[in-house]
Amino acid sequence: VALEGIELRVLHIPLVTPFTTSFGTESVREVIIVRAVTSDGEGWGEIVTGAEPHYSSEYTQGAWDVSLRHLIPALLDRRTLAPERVADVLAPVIGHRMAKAGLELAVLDAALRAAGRPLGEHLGAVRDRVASGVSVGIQRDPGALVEAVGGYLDEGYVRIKIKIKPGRDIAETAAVRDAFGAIPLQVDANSAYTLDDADVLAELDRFDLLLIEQPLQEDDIVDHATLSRRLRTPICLDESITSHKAAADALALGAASIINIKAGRVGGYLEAVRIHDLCRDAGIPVWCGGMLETGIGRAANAALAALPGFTLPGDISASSRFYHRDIVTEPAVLEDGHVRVPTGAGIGVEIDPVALDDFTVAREMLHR
Ligand code: OSB
Ligand code: MG
Repeated sequence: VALEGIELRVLHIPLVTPFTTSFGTESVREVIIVRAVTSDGEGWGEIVTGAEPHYSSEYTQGAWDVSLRHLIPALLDRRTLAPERVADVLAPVIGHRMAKAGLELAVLDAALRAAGRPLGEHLGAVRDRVASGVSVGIQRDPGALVEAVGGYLDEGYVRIKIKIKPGRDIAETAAVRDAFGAIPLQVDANSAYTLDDADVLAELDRFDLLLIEQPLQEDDIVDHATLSRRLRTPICLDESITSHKAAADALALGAASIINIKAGRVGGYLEAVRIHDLCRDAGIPVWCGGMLETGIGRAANAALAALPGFTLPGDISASSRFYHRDIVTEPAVLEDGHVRVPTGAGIGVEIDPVALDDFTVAREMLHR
């Protein structure tokens, strides 16, 4: 595409209910939306950083600064730019993968819209809808958790993931198992434990979980391998998988038997496909994680999750799981436990300009 400019906006979107993980509680989603303006039209992307650097080292103001100061100028320096080249052009900047992913998606969307080609088709999708799981935050007590999970099961979600942290793990998992029997159930610790907690984590084995997600810290690859030999429950990595290389290393060391793929965390949808391919060749199941995406990232995630190696339900819930109002005109809905893969060109959803403006708290545009 011939890039003419890139606009960033910070949005504040209220959540339908506060979302609590081992690293904190959010009641408003702060997110950065990217608009790429080209000679052939626009493209949209989403930078999935949160307001604070608690899930990863990236956060809104850091992504905003590096994008405006380094990444966007590097992109605008090129007269024309193929989406496949974005990662190379941005490679001199170390890290900042979420910022890079959001920028790449906007360029990719612009190119695909101009070509009339859907993102799913471009990435290699083989399904027209994807199984929808839901991520349930830490609640006041196990009773409140059972109530929340019951509501999501009634809506039709086909897999439940509950957030855990030390002291809020065994009793909550037991309560959900007791209340709902053999539902597909998994837990996510968001790095809240250490190897010293191996005995507690081994207690989870009796609940026949699909997996335990990221029990230890981002760089604890060897410790995850050690832990995996102590547990019957499969270990799935999220935070640790920052790239194709990180995934290959984790698999080589036996640190994970399942991988959660998030395009933002790994630097883009194209890198996400490469990790999918690696895992598929290695016989490692993958699933598509989420970062409370708006309709932009949610549409792109559905396209990614439609690839053949995504054999476990992802955190791709309906927009209404998090938001009363989205910034796209046709937000993702739950149909028989599934979310449809958009078929329109690019990410396949249209932006609602009024909603976008209503949620915008900052904006900046750089031109060529
Ligand atoms: O660890 O998967 C995670 C949300 C924000 C940051 C990290 C995580 C999550 C979720 C929610 O679990 C996933 C979703 O978008 O549904
Ligand atoms: Mg996770």
